[in-house]
Amino acid sequence: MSVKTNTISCVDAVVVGAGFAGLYMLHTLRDKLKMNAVVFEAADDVGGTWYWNRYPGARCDISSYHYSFSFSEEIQQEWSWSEKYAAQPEILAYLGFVADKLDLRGNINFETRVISSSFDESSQRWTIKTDKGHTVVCKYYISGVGTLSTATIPSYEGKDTFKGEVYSTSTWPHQGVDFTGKTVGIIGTGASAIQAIPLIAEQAKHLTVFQRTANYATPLQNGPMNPAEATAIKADYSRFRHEARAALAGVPFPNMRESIFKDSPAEVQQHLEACWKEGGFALWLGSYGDVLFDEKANAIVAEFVRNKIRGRVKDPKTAELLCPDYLYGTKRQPCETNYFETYNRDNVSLVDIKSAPIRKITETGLELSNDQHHDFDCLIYSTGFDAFTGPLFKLNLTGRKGIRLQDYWCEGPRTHLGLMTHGFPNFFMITGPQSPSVLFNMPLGIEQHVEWIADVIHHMETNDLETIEPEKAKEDEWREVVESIANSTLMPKTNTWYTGSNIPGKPRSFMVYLGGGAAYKQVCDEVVDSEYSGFILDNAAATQEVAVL
Ligand code: N01
Repeated sequence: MSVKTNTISCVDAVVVGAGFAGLYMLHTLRDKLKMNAVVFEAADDVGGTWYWNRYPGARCDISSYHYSFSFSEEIQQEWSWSEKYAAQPEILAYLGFVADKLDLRGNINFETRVISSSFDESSQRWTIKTDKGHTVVCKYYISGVGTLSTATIPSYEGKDTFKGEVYSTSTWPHQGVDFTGKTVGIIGTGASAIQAIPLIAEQAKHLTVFQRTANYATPLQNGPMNPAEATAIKADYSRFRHEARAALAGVPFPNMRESIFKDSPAEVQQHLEACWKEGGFALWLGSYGDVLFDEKANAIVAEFVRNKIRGRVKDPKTAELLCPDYLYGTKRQPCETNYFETYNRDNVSLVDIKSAPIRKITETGLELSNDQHHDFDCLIYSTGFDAFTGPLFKLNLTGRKGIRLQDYWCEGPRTHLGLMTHGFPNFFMITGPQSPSVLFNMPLGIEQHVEWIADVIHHMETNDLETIEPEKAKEDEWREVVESIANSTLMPKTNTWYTGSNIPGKPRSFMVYLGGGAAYKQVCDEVVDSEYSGFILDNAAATQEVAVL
């Protein structure tokens, strides 16, 4: 159902977001649990991250067939991917196809942003308000807002004075941008910019890239989907998915070797070369088991990538500037197509803003701390996201005793399993902080979360329960689990959005469970089998009718 504005509606469940997470959650609530559910979505269509991130070159970097839903055999069989790694328009079309196939659009309120979410202890219900004047009261409240949906743009002095065109990779215009004949500046060299830069360079009169940190980008090795391979996957989807779920990051890398030190130097080079040719995340997650654990192993792969960069970029000074010096793979490894060759073009220049940071944005471009001026017609920000917590805080959640989520999480996220937080009963986070989320196959991780939430709701309804929330002590235990696994790796040694350190003032904590999807699922399943050990389940009837806050 869709709900009316300026009146109070009561439903079983409200879901926020109509990306992978929101779509499957809605289908599960409505069609499997037979519940009354509504979705609020800020965009005018489904797609989530794939609706907004339309910059040139945007595509997935695990293979298309892995990057898709597994819950419906019909959908799996009907949809075919045209490329090994699908581009944004094709993924968006896929999510539109899923929404149509399951007839989901009628339950989604588009162009509607949630502005507040409050739990009322006396009625034990959530009240959700939107910018369109909806007030909806519900028992279950589920976030499908994603982890990377709140973009951040640095607050440079003079930011609003620039007179040219301003773009952000995370909210790219639907009609595209024609840079022909224009000079362009882009700030940021993360995964988004690394996909966009080669294509913008092909069009622009001149492109200036402002780089603070060079990245270990490796080739995606994209190409048309091999029809025989697609047929084989479709013929044996259950094995394909089973192997994916069993793999640490939700994508199998069968050629992974245990330790770089068990091979001779020549064998190491040969194996790294094979991973390089395989493409995608093969070098990062599928080369040697000790690369993300042992600094000496890591240094070998880091130097391998730097040598590749030196071999591809003609100007030695530019090549050195493009060579990263942090621990390989401790930032999310970007995948690229012709990224490094782009710097061999006459119309592209690279500017180091680590040694001379941006001092201010001006009417015509920007000024660096060394007094250098750079002028351009168009300025693109590709400066990342307030990951994990940013999108949740935008829901303005208030739990028991009027506590705001921002305040409860003032020292970093507190969750059990990354799914729920104490004091915010019946509120669920799909791919929340401290779950495997961004370091697991996203569609499969989302399915596991949605199905776990559905199990909880089914348990609640069949046992006449009113609320569920984790015990506070369990959150401390879970944080310890997440942090100790992370600390056994090299990952927390680098400042990244995994730790929140890309946002000034954000408390630092490792926000991804790195134990792998299978181990994580086992922990979640044990909770269900134990009838929700570690959670407080309450069957106390409401002391009062719904009071709209
Ligand atoms: O963002 P980022 P992104 N002054 O945070 C720079 C996913 N993704 O949008 O590294 C100057 O990686 C910052 O510099 P530094 C993927 O998970 C997936 O590119 O902080 N520069 C960096 O260069 C990815 O990891 C796909 O020194 C500033 C850049 O901006 C995640 O999204 C494709 C700055 C931000 O890079 C985020 O990627 C694309 C400042 N004040 C993205 N602030 C797929 O293929 C920031 N920067 C599925």
